[in-house]
Amino acid sequence: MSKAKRVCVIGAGPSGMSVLFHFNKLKEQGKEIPEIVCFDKQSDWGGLWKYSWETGIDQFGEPVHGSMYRGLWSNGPKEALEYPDYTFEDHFKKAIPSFPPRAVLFDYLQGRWTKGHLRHWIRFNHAVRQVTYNDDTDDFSVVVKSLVEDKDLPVQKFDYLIVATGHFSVPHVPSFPGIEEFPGRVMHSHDFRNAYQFQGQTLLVVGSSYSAEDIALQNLKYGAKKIICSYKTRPMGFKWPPAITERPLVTKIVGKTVHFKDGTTADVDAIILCTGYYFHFPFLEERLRLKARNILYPAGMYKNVLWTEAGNNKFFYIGMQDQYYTYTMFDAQAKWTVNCITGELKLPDKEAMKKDIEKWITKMNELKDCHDDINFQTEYLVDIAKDANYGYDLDTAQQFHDWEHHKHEDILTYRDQSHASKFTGTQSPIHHSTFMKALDDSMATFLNTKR
Ligand code: FAD
Ligand code: NA0
Repeated sequence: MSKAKRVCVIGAGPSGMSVLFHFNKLKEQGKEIPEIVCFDKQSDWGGLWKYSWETGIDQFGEPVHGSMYRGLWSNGPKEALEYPDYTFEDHFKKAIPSFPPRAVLFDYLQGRWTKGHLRHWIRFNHAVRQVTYNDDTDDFSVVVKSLVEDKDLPVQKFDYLIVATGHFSVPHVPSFPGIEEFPGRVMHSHDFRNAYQFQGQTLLVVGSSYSAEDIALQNLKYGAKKIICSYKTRPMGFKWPPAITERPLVTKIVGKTVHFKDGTTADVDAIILCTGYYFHFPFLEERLRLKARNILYPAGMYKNVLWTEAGNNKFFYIGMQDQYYTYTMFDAQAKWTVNCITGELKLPDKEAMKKDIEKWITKMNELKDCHDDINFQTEYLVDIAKDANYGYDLDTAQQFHDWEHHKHEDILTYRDQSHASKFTGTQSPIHHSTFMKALDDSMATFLNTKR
């Protein structure tokens, strides 16, 4: 392929970094690769894993990307997100427990990234403002703002565009009658950073997915008195401890009193809306824009990666689906994309791609529960990894099924369980403190493990 080809990657989180990783790997093998430029509006790599205490608008007037909170621990077993070519044992030089805190996972990610020569490709503090596809020249025009200089750079041209900007940063914020008169704190989970501030309080958590589940647990762990979770469609249904209860949706709020659909009421001190996120790509021209909800297979994406609606086969999204698998799925998607760009992977015709997308969407629409979802995403991952000639079997479905069973047995202790690594065979050690008791979750304390 011609050296003159230029690839733009937007986002240096786990998805974008996997793209850089695989291009770098080809380079190390002596293969010719295109010119690569990665833009990230944050000051360092890591995406959501680069913890930010900030909320709202940052020093450059940009919306803060971070949605992670201080006390976050992996919600899935690390054995289900482990890179086969860089295991946790490779990184930490010993086996560690299955559910690491945020900082430990970030350290692991950075270990793989610093093994390659990747950083020089990234322009930090650069926000992509506008991307348009030029039909006449079959390339993309990209407008980027240098945040530090506070100026738009001259338009840059690229042959391929990869969007890896994540989809858990722009909060979906429903309203409820009377909420504007509520005297306490109201926030979205995007702005939740630590639970200490809610010690001794009664909280209303709206939502019934991962954020609601984990933010309820966080608050219990750090000393909230009572947490009421309010669901729209169905309750989470875990065997909650007495301090956490579930009720149907809020109908109105009068002063401190919340009214629920079942006619009950409760007085609360604060409200946390765990109501999900919008897919938001304001920097993309309309025909390039993925419009989706947080589902396992959004429409218009061949192999859940190539955006087919623009018809140019040069525009890709990484990591844009609901996620059981994370790092390994982004990695397989990245390798697939890299192979597509280098020409190693040949795309079928438009009709065949359309049929393939329809096949996955039909299957998705028949899924009945979380175990079906896990099997679906496993099948998808195995499929794209095979297509990408990934070289490892990434199927960790059993880990996820076990994890779901543990959660339903006891939501307070599932993170105290041990899983085995598919790639090293090692059964993880049990952590020295249980999750609910481990208030110091610094890396140093966490790694001081005993068998
Ligand atoms: P992100 O990590 O979101 O990174 C996207 C990057 O794009 C950011 O660096 C951002 O600055 C950049 N960007 C965005 N817009 C622009 C722009 N216009 N110009 C330039 N740069 C831009 N996954 C797990 O595996 N385990 C967990 O325990 C876990 N916990 C989570 C907890 C929370 C609260 C959330 C919200 C998600 C969690 N996830 C977890 C899932 C998470 O989505 C993935 O782990 C991962 O961060 C996704 O990587 P990404 O690179 O696709 O997106
Ligand atoms: P998330 O939970 O932030 O996880 C994102 C939720 O919002 C659904 O329960 C939905 O209910 C509810 N909702 C939407 N509109 C509502 C309304 N008007 N009233 C009441 N409820 C409403 O978001 P989603 O999209 O899963 O759920 C939206 C990601 O963050 C997860 O994929 C996960 O990977 C990650 N995460 C991880 C962790 C940890 O690792 C913690 C938090 C989040 P309904 O009834 O419409 O389904 C520890």
